[in-house]
Amino acid sequence: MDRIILHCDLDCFFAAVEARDNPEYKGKPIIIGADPKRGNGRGVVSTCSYEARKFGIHSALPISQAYRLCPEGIYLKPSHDKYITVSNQVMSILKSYSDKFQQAGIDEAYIDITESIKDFKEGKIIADSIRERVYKEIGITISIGVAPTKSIAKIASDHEKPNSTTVVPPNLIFSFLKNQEITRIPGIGKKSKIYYNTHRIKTIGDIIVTPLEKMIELFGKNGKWAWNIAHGNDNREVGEFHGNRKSISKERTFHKDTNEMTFIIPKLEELNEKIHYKLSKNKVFYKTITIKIRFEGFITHTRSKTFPFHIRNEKTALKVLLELYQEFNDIKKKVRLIGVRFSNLKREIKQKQITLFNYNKYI
Ligand code: TTP
Ligand code: MG
Repeated sequence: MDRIILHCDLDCFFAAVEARDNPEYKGKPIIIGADPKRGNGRGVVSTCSYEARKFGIHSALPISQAYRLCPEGIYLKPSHDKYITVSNQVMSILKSYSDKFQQAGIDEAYIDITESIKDFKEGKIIADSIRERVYKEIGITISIGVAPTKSIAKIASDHEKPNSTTVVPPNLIFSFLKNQEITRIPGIGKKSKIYYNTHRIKTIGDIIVTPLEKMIELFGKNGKWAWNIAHGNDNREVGEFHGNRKSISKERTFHKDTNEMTFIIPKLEELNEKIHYKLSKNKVFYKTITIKIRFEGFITHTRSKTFPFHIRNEKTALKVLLELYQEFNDIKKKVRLIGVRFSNLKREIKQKQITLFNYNKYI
């Protein structure tokens, strides 16, 4: 059965909060970011109102350039604490619509409402009522995409910003995606765009008509991912690390059973690194580390270590994994499979927001 997923994203978030709190700025070009110092300021634009976007201003533009484009604009420094408070208020409204909820940034979240509604028509009704509620209770606008996958819902929420609902039911996926720029696909940024363009791939439609093998040949893993997104193949769940997710694990079977440490240790390092990348991206911490080893003859053993507190540290984890591995020294059999598991998970949402702000401070 098709899922019905909402992606909700606040419109020009920081600027919208400032316009709400200073009604005299409403309808004007508001630019949030570093001090422009009459065109000599350093630093960048965090975001700006839609009126300012008409001048060509956008997030990450050097503030000096923004000033040149629109000297009459209203330039404000960000009030991070205030934005966190507003973000939390919005998130608690969004959360109330489903247990399958995932905050994906300071001003965006996914909600899977498949279980509470009948069809995409009802999806639109819910999305519109969420938008109304956020505006009434918080005083700022939000745009929502309604679609069967996370990636399409995200593209849809951005489609007719600000203050709109865009619904993409399964039968309209291709017609919706085909004219979208390839950078709408998460994972295709400015740099990959240039590379894709040199192979005459500009729109998602161009990806749709390219065979998967060709995409892999030209763009590797990124090409495979993009091809799948373009075909509506994205079964990522809402709330990968929320709700019921208790652990994350990865394992590999060796092509040939081995007791070569030069094969086993790098594999362990690779699994550990991959999981830490995912954990770090999702701001997830763990208490328990487990190693799993299957020897020839399918005899499987596990060993675990639990810390008294939550951590997320790739080096420490590797040290623990190697120590746990030592416990199998007496078994003289060859290794068929090796796996690692991190459990007792906890997600730190605040951390994510602070990281975003720090990032803004330093770019
Ligand atoms: P976005 O949702 O990307 O942007 P936005 O809400 O301002 O505009 P849109 O209507 O297009 O969604 O980011 C949310 C907030 O995060 C934004 O208001 C400010 C902050 N931010 C930065 O500080 N620097 C950046 O480069 C970006 C992209 C966002
Ligand atoms: Mg936004």
